Amino acid sequence: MGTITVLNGPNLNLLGTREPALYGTATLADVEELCHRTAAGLGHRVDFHQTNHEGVLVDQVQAARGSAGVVVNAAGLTHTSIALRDALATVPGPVVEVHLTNIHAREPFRHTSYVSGVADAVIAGCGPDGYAYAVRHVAALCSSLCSERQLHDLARA
Ligand code: CA2
Repeated sequence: MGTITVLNGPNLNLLGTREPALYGTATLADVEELCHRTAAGLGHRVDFHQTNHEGVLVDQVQAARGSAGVVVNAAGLTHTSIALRDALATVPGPVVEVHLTNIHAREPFRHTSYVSGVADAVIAGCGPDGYAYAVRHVAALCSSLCSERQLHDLARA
């Protein structure tokens, strides 16, 4: 039981209102609801945020260091932000990168992610369902980390 932080970067507040052919018709509120539902079914809570500002996203990552794990769609900052990568590298729990679209099948400048190298997993091209998969994966990694720690503690007892 813990809190999974889900972070969203610039322009994702527009989800469902523009470019439906690319990003679909689900709104960010729909995505948030999906994350809450998925986490609740696994005994976790979700803390969900969106910002258009790089520094705010870095602050949100730092604030998430005490949470069970982080799901992050850094949007355009994925391809540009070393500051965000440095912040994510300090998160002790699992980090899962998610993208609605398959960034590798889009323009070449989207093929590079500064986030992937510090993420435990990357999910791209599954639309909003990708967030549910990411929340599930963070929860799974948390429970295997917990079991490992329990075994480690038992072995030392
Ligand atoms: O596929 C993704 O989830 C992205 O992270 C979305 C970013 C894009 O820069 C990344 O390369 C891939 C764009 C987010 C902007 O979202 C909008 C949603 C609706 C209308 C306009 C923008």
